[in-house]
Amino acid sequence: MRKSSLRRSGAALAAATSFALALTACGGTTKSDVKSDNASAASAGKADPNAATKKGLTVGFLPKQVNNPYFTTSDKGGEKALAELGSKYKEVGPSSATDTSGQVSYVNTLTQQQVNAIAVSAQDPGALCTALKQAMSNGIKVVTYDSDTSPGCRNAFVSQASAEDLGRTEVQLLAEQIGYKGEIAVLSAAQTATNQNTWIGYMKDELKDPKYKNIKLVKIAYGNDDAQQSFQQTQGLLQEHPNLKGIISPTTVGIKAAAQYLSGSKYKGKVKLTGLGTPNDMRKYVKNGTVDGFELWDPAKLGDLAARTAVALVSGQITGKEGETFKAGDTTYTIGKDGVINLGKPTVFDAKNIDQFNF
Ligand code: RAM
Repeated sequence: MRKSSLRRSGAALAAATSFALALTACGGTTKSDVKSDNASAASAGKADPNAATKKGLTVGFLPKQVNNPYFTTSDKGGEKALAELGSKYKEVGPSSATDTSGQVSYVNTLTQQQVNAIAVSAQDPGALCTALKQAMSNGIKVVTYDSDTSPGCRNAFVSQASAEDLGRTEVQLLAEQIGYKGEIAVLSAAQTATNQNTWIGYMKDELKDPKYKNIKLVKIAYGNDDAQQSFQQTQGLLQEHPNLKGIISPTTVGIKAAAQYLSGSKYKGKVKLTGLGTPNDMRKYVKNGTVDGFELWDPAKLGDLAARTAVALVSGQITGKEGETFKAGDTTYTIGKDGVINLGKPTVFDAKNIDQFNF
């Protein structure tokens, strides 16, 4: 008994030591590496747009949540792109969208495994920063995709679309659906999610326009990207606010659960629902009159661009500085302010076009 527990603690110590060694293997954090979280962490040196694309790299994808079909699709896009580029893909991640300490552990594991790059969708803007900075100081390139960290904690952010456009257009869609009048609510994902919080910020700003003077945002609820919690939060919103006219759910998990609740209730077709959903999840709710229209980008294309950005960073074709350009597939992307790369414009789906999309 004693012997085995001693052996176990010996093994734990050895593991901890080799982990610490791995973390400092490529040089510890120097003062100049430590930038404020607000300034983008573009890599040092100059980009060489003509540098050869490196092969045989390993890029670790770390989504907010592994059992979310949205991330299954996005990360498959990353896997496919990496195979095309002659590099390797791996995916690790928590099963809950509110497990920030789980995400931190996965960053540390990927650092220990000395992957060449990490592509991460952050559950929280700050929680991963220490771990990601440690990864970067070990020479690992860090790309956030879908949900950013503070800019100083990654080299570049691959954004699904302009965050401002997404926030404003969701309000515009709902306002039209409810005739510019009535109480509305937001059903979000995790309370700390960078992407949802940024979009909600733009929604609130959009609502300041006098044309929305008869619309009142009464509540922001959080379903934590969990189907059951999102369903219950929808039910709660309608109980608390019997005059509710519309809900915006900027999460694929939330909008699906809200649609499911509404379609089986007396509110079907009366309380409007829009936000960000996948056509495959939402098709039946559009067809049965629960939902008029909603939007999204192609998640597989987001994963594809995250993978290609990671490889371009490792290859030295870009460093993450504003104004740098690189080719991803057939498209040339330009890095914007704070190291942000925009995938493109989202698509609005409704009864007329939804059958043309399969994701
Ligand atoms: C959920 C996640 C993800 C978000 C989409 C719209 O799957 O919260 O981060 O981008 O919805």
